[in-house]
Amino acid sequence: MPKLTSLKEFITENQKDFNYSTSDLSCLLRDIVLAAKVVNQDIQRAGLLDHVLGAQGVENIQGEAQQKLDVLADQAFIKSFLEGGVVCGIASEENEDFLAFDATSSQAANYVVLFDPLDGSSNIDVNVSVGTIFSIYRRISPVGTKATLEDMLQAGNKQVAAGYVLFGSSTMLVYTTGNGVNGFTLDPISGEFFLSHANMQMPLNGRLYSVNEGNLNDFDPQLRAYLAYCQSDVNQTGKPYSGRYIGSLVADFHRNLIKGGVYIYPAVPSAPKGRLRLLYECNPLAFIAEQAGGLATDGNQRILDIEPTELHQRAALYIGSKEMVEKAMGLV
Ligand code: AFP
Repeated sequence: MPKLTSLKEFITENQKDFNYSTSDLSCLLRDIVLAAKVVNQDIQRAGLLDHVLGAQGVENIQGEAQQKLDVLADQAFIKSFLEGGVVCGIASEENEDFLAFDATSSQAANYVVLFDPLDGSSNIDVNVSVGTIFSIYRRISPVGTKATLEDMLQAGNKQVAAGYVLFGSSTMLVYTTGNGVNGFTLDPISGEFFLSHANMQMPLNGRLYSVNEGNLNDFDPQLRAYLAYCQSDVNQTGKPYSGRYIGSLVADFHRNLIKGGVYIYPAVPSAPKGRLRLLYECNPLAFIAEQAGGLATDGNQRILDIEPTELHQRAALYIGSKEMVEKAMGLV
């Protein structure tokens, strides 16, 4: 068996490619990996632990029923970033406001992290893949002070790194620092992440479409026409595409990244600005999609160019294989 490259070795070997200090990147990824391992253990034993499975009994800021694991994952990541000392503040999908860390060491840090601790958490009770999505920015506020809202409200094109940890049939970390996308698989025996998917490229086209078709009657004519095209034999494959919708964006995205496909969540009357969160879901996945040769738009403009005005802003999302996104937007 050839020698595997660990995440740590990969970062060290590729340090010349990073647009910021390797030690900061190592520390940040170390913090993410640490928390991910805690969450992974909880997920693996979810059905056995009372404090893990099921609803928390309250709604989050999005008005959605919070799962116990949403809260556990949120706490695990916050603790890890707080103790790691390279992050001056965070914003999480689960919390109304952002958090500016008080410690002097944190205030001396250069980065903020925005994250969705557990995307697809309503799938946990039925043992379906879920994931953590994260987005890293250089702070705007002066080093040595507390993080500000301005640090959090940066356009996606300012991200210095983004990624996700997918808790699927295996646990994977996929990330980019703006120089391609690489995927690492957790070896449960050694507890280490190893490079398993080097330089990931999203196929230009595919034959999978992911959309909640229960909302079909609310879609605009252009999108309905695109879906009819997907379901017809006049598309480029000569036969209907396959519909694949897990209901965990991170898992749907990961599959389409590898196999080629498009994921669409448009604005609908029940979610007039779209359902997905710009800062915690759309921006990080858009960065990864573009880095892998794919495309991400809100149906009109590039996701990464949207200037956010609020922490929990929603957006419509068309993301995936470049030619499929263009076709869905009516560009070709
Ligand atoms: P949860 O994290 O609350 O399960 O939401 C998941 C999600 O944001 C995204 O991962 C899914 O693709 C999308 O919602 C599913 O939404 P619908 O149930 O409206 O299709």
